Amino acid sequence: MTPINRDVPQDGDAPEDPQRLHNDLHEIWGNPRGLKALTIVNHSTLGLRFMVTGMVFFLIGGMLAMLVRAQLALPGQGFMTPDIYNQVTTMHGTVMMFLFAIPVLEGLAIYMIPKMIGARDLVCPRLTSLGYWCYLFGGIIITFSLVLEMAPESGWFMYTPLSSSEYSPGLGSDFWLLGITFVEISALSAGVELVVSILRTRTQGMALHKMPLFAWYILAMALMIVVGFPPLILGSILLELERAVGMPFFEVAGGGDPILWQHLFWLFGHPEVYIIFLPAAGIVSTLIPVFAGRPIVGYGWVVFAILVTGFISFGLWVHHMFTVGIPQLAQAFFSASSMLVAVPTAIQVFVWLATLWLGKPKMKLPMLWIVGFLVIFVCGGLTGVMLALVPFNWQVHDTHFVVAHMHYVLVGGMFFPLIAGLYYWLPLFSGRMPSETLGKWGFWLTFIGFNTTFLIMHWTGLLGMPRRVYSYDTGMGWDVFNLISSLGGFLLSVGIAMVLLDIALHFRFGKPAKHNPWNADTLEWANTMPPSAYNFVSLPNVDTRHPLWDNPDLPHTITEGRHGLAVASHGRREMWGSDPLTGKVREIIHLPDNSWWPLFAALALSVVCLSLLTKFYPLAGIAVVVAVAFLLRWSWENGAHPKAAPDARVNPGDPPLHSRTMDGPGLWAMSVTLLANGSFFLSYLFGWFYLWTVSPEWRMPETSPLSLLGLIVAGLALTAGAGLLEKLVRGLRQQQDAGLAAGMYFISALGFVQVAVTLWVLLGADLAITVTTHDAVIMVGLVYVLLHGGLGSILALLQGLRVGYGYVGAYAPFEPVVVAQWWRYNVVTFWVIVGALAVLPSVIGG
Ligand code: HEM
Ligand SMILES: [Cu+2]
Repeated sequence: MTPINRDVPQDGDAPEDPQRLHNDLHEIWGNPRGLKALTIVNHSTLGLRFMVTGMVFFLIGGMLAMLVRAQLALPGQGFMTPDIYNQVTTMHGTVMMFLFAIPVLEGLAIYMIPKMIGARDLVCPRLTSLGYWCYLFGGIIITFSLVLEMAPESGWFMYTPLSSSEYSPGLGSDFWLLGITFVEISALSAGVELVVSILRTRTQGMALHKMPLFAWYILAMALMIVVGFPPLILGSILLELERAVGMPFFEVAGGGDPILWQHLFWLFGHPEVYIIFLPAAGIVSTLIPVFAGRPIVGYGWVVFAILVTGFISFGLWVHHMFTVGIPQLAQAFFSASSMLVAVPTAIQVFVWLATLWLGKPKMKLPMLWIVGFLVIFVCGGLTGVMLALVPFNWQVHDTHFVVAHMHYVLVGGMFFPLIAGLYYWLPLFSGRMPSETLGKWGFWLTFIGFNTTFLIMHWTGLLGMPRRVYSYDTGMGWDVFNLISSLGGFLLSVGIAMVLLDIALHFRFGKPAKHNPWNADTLEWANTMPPSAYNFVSLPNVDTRHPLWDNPDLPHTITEGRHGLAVASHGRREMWGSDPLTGKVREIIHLPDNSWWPLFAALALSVVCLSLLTKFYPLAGIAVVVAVAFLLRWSWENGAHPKAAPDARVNPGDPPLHSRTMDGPGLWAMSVTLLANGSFFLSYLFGWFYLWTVSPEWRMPETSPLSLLGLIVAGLALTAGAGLLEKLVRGLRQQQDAGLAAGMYFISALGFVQVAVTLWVLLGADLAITVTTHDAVIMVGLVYVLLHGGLGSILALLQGLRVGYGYVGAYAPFEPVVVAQWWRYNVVTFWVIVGALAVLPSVIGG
């Protein structure tokens, strides 16, 4: 008998008619068909869309790789011109990293996480949809450049000055910079909502230390996305400004420094490697215990390793830059930290081996891929430690040795676990089993093909063959090796094609799977196969790490509606919001339903992207306004305010609706967004101080061009507004909302004063933004505070209106708290900007 949770009141231990409950829930959650399918926000549908789209980009990236291997198969080949070759390699790396690896893993997380933690959807469903559309449109824009023969050609990390308008005239780099920034909206959306969902929507009783390991891995990945992507976004904006407007951030003559780009890129780029590896390792840590038939050895150690990996990986970006002339001490530090990161990885490898050793492993198809992963990834890790040694690094830098290392880590560490995971979860997606024979052929061809292609590149690299060079002369001793490597590449393609064929065919011809076919322990297998749109009819109380092993009856009692929230009577999408640590239920969350707004907003944003690309600035301006209008319109109807849920009946003792609380998921989403924003801001400050102290031609004027008085007036207006907002929030906490609307309008007015005065300071400063880097950087900082102040004012204004409409008040206080968080952030960043850009230079002097 399942323990029915007594903490949270039930509407009855079991509904009289479970089938009716199913139908009602389906009515509320089900996906529309036809054109309306574009409005779907459900995480299962969108997760699958992410994965399928990602696999299509994988095929494109794979075809580009085959073109490269065809060109390098023999010496002196001219089948691609150097120009086209550069485009093809750049696009191979770009597509694989940005359009395949990250989105596919995100898609898997988007699909899996709610099912694993016992939730009905992710906490910001419309954000999932926005993320998907930005990914799709951005990806199409980027790959379309290939068709136009205008693809980026300065390598997937876009080093300046190669990528500057002087050395890369055409539109190639612009496609990359604008397209990738657009796609990153999707990564950030997924990052924010995965963090909040994992922390705040686990089912009742699932304390943090009872959470499946996969959720820990995704939590770390999502946090790393949130902190790691903003430096790249900043760098891309700066480089695009340099190319389009001529603001000299990286150009030495004006006072810039190309090395700043490398820092910003690798501040993102190294964590990126772990952003890809962690979820893949999460798949491994999920599958190994299931196939070994025992719990993982050392859950705590794995969690520790995940957190340490996430932390250290932000401290080693410089190991990509050992050859640029970094001070010796810094080299030693980054070399040591690079070797250190092998420790948490080794912990995980030992945990996996120990779990296999102590269990009775069953060599099913998914396990084959896990073993392939272990072999390849450990080799890649070893060459990684070799590369962390500075003298060795100097020797093989920019040779095919690095290409080999990279693919051992990326293909071994990401692609193999991904396929293992796909095979493992296929029955859940489709209710059918894949074919073992075809699958085994696919595995062995891929494994042998992979090693033939890449093992050999270690040799060509040591023999001095440079990477990214379109051709080579005969007689360098590289000929035979390259031929073998290319043949291996084609073997690899056949293997991968077989795997994809197997997966595609199984949807039609696969044998029906029995429920929970691998005898897994985690909650996603308590779903029907394939799962319903709402995942769980009732939300169980889970206080064990292995719910299905400890209670094999759980799938039935869930379906019979014997657990929490087995009601459909409100007619809205409901699930638990719970305590981040203990998993105790804190509120009932009302999720928004399907909507056109995310699609419309993404379309407007792609118009922004395309018009910037074609330098059609008036259109870009209009599109920005339209996009913001769509987003605000979307935010207007969002939220479970009393008018949208007038009949939300809460029985005495039930947890409150989230709109009636002061720290609901909205506040958490805002806080995580601000974490990303803060990372962007810190990257900017890093840039400012870096250029100031290191850049060779940096020129600082005697006195700051900014009016300190003006800035202080603006800052005081902002601070007063934020202070007043705090006071209103304190009132709401005591259920007082007298003067709320008027207060909001006044706060908004103060915000506009800040914007107006800052603008006046900016215009009065007479900055020569295309001449000196100093002025260009100042301009960016002031525009940053202007945009933030402007948005803060608009949000306060809307709050005033919403109070008038009866959406916000003492009975529904959750929105002002979210806006207050934004204002707090603005106050801090504003004064830091004043200090760093205006006060400090006068005190220290240029
Ligand atoms: C599927 C089989 C693959 C093959 C045959 C292949 C082949 C290659 C080759 C030959 C290069 C070197 C180009 C040059 O230096 O001129 C290269 C570069 C690269 N590959 Fe792959 N690749 C494959 C899969 C992947 C995957 C799955 C990823 C990432 C998840 C990836 C990421 C990269 C990156 C980032 C580069 C850029 C290296 C650079 O900038 O020099 N590749 N690939
Ligand atoms: Cu790195």
